Parts: sequence; structure tokens; C-alpha cells
Amino acid sequence: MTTLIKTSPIPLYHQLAQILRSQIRSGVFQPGAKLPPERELMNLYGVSRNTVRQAIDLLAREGLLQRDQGRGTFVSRPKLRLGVMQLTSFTEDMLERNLKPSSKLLRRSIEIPPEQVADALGLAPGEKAILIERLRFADDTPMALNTSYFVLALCPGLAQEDVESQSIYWLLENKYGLRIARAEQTIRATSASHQEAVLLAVPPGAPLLVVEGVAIAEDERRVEYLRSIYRSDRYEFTVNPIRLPL
Ligand code: 16G
Repeated sequence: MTTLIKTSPIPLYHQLAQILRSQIRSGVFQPGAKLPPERELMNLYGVSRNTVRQAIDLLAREGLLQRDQGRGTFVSRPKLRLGVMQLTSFTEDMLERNLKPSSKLLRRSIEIPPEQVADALGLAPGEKAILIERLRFADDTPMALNTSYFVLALCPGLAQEDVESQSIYWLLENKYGLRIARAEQTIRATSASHQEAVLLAVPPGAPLLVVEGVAIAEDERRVEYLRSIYRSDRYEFTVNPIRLPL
């Protein structure tokens, strides 16, 4: 269907949304492409501004379109799907998807972590950790904000290593013999603070996903306390639960 049937019982905005949906699915509008302005769609389909807006609203709710204040409406990019049961580094995730990983180091210091972090890592009182905060990019698009505490005694060199162009998990494994084998993590929703919004290039208040927890080495030593914040327009986590027999 490429034209609207004004006598149809299907509301006009539904018909218009259906046309746009199939144009997105068939690639007429590529991921990241800008949708024609409202006025152009009004003229093209002979409908009111309200009908165009309702159709765009519907597709935005479905996640197919995204409004960017002042810039227009864009076709959403497919989300990166991460399996919850798989523990991979950011670098591995990106390379697997043929995206170029890179990082910007925002903060690095050696400090006594907050109590909750020290407890989760099983640190002795007063024991120090290396705090590393990095903004992570895929093909130069900001994707995630990684804030981690690494146990200083286990990997002291991380305080100096180049952690912008190297993978920390690679360094842990190859320089410190710490192979991250499993993690204990919680995923929850949050909304972007002003600072997070600027870093991740999303509007303030945009929905984000936070993964928080600890990464544990093969020998059960707790190595990292992590707090990773992901753009929820770019990520989804999948779970494949099984029902246990009675
Ligand atoms: C992942 C980890 C993060 C870790 C990073 C290392 C989760 C939720 N996040 O993003 O904790 O610091 O990988 O990445 O597991 P890298 O090896 O590329 O530096």
C-alpha cells in the first residue's frame, strides 16, 4: 500500500504509519536516515499535520523512529543485542559486530573505594583499588560509560597502562594472568543525568540501562567492581531462561 484510502475504516495515521514502516523495513529509509519534514509528508500523502504527527508518534513508540529535538526524526539503528549469560568485554562485543571499538579515559585514580564496593570486592579495610572511568565508542558513536574499580594488588600496572586503545580484559588476562570467568551483575533502568547525557549524546533524562556488579577470575578472586551504563536505544539484553523439571 502506497496511498492512503480516505474511506477506509483504518485511521489515516495507522495507514501512514504502515507505509512508513514498510519503507523502513525495505530499506527505503536506512538506519540513521532522516525522515522527510512533516510538511513534505503532509503534501505527499495529502494529510493533516496531526495525522503525520500521530503516525510518527506510533512508530517512535514502537522504537522504529527517534525524535531528536531540533534536528528532526530519524530511523532508529538496530540495537546491539547482548546475551546475559555471556561474559564478554566491550572490545570483544564490538569486534564481533564488525564495529571499531575505542575509548576515552575520563578518570583514573588510586583510592580506597566506597564501603559497598570494598565489601563486594572483599577488600581488607583501607585496601586500595584503581578507579577507571571510560567512555566507550563503536565506530566513533558513544555507546556506554564504564566505571570500574580494579583491585590494586592484583593488577597494579593498570594504573599506568594505555587503557584507551587496549582492552582491559585482554591486559588482565595476558599481563596479570587474571582470566575473567564469570560475573555477578544486576541490570536496571535509569535516566540520564545532565553529565551522562552530554557524554552519551542523548537528551537529558533519556532512558539508560545500568549493569552493576563484580567480575570474578577463574580462581574465584574478585577483580573488578563494575558499573556500566548503556544507551538503551542502542542496547538490549537477552535472556534465555529454562524451566526446571519438577
Ligand atoms: C565490559 C564490562 C566492563 C569491563 C569492560 C572491559 C560488563 C557489563 N561490562 O564492558 O565491566 O570493564 O567490558 O572492556 O560486563 P575492555 O576489555 O574492552 O576494556
